[in-house]
Amino acid sequence: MAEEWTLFYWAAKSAGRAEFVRLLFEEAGVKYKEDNEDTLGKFFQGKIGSFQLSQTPVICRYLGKEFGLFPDKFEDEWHAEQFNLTLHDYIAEGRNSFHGINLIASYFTQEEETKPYIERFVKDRIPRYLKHFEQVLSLNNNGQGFVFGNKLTYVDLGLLHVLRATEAQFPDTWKEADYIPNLKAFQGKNRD
Ligand SMILES: N[C@@H](CCC(=O)N[C@@H](CS)C(=O)NCC(=O)O)C(=O)O
Repeated sequence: MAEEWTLFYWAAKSAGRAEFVRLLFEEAGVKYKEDNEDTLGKFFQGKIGSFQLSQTPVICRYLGKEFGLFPDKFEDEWHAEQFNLTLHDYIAEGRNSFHGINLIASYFTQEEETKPYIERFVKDRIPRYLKHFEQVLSLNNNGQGFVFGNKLTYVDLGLLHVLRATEAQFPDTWKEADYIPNLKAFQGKNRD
């Protein structure tokens, strides 16, 4: 029997960073299992046989290439990687704003104190990142297609996840954002 991937993540029910990787497995139709117990001391990891990999953006690039969800052109390959890292910077900043006082303590131990960090993220950082994502998407096929080239790649799935996370976490901000028409259409059309 072919070896199966294992995705290690601290939370089974939360989208979080694991969702980037789940979407790749789902899109490629590749079976995987999740291990949400054995994560002590591991940030995040994917494993097949004795091959293990951590760092979510690296896992995404690796699986994208492995599953053919990868740009065809050399320049697109590197622009996609640039975009991949920006998506993950955005997620990291968002996550850190909910842990403004203590990065590794639960949000619920710092709910009050972390409010200014979240407010700053909403006011300054979300628009800055979303405008950038809109600009990059709009450079290809007038923003009507994929982020790079003419096929779905790992960064389209990454973008989809961060947009869904933004809408879920900050519904009012998402609704009021009238400066990202192409992103909204992109997210809508990929809803299922
Ligand atoms: N750059 C890493 C960041 C991993 C990370 O920060 N994970 C979060 C949970 S999603 C965490 O709590 N890490 C533990 C820590 O920072 O001590 C990645 O993208 O995989």
